Amino acid sequence: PATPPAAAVSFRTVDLRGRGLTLAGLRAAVPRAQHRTVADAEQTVLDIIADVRQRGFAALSDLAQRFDGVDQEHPLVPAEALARALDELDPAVRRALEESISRARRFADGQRPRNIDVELGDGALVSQNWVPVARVGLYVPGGLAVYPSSVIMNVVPALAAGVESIALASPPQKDFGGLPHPTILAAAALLGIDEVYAIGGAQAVAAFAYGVDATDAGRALEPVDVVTGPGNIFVATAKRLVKGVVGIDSEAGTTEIAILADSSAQPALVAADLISQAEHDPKAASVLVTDSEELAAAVRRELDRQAAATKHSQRVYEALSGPQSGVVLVEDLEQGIAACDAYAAEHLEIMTVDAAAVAARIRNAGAIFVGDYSPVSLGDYCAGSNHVLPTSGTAAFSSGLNVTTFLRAIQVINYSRTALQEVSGHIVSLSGAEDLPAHGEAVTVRFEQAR
Ligand code: HSO
Ligand code: ZN
Repeated sequence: PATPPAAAVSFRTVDLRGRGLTLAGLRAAVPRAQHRTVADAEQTVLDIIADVRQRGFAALSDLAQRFDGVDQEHPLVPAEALARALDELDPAVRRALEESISRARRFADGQRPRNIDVELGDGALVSQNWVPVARVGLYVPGGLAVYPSSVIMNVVPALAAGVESIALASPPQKDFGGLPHPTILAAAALLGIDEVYAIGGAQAVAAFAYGVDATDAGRALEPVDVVTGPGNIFVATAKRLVKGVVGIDSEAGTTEIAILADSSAQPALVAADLISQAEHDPKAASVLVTDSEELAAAVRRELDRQAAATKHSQRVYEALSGPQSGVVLVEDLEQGIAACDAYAAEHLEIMTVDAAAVAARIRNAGAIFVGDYSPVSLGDYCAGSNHVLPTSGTAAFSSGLNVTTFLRAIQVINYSRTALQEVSGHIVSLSGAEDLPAHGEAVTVRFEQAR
């Protein structure tokens, strides 16, 4: 482990007390990471997408050489490699993945929305049917971040939605014979996914979006309808560029935790949870919102103590000391809730008196963790909930990954002759008002003909 710096964590304070802030003021005041710019990556990614579209597997092979340092004829991972990875998986990790899958499955099954039929008049039937997309491509990052848990979080809701074809891509690893990380392969195998590619970054997103034709090197990679999964700036840029050709999940940014706590909270737990997400990345955001100066002081002492002792303390120090992290001091619970809504955290923990009632009043959050025994780590691995959640304030308008990410609501209209006749006058009126008379004629023609 890296030697921690002698200095204490410099966890900044934002004091909102007595400032009577508007929503715009609150949004500007809460700690926030600098938005990464996609402009720098855009040209590189456009070139990669064009190359993959033009040269297919030959381009993928060149890119694997260039970015991952591996020689590759065809990126499809052989079935034996998947089976071997599962065989060699640590039994305790296997049991943990199985429990995680089982809980995620039960929750995802419960999320499936019901189809509806509404009769709007005699013989005037309108229905809404939820229909899964045919095929999805899931990207799993490699390198520093090896998250078999993310394989579960992406695959399980797609399976629960009824998606018939699921492909997975993860960067080829030099240390593992040019295949993705074995734990990723094992998680895929455990979920019954047999179409796994050793393709990294933007090229994986391009291959999923446009497909790759079969060549002498091997079988085709068929295009998908939806691409999901986190990734670095190149992956995020690629997803943004192919959006519209395919659907994408939200652009998942660096992880965030906010904790709304009052004087009843336990400082050691608050600090441990702030540190748990800071461990992901030096740019991770850990924010404490409280009306208690005593709690804030006690949490600072705990952060110093615990950050020095943890394995990735260098990363944790950096994340906690960055401008994206700190304590937000509020007047009372009301202002605390307003600050949390303005921040719209990816993960929001509530550690207050009557935490469930406070949680019910929160409007903006990717996921809410209620009370002392629901830490974010639980949600990361084993709660049953999903850990792919909206970041950087996007929780104000978007949701975490769930079954509906992979479904479309198709509306079905089925009117009888009399039901149409009943509204035909209205259609003619509106078509006249919009100067689109052929719209009205398409209705009246049905009643002019002899029957
Ligand atoms: N907290 C991360 C997910 C994760 N944590 C994966 C551990 N492994 C973003 O929600
Ligand atoms: Zn995490």
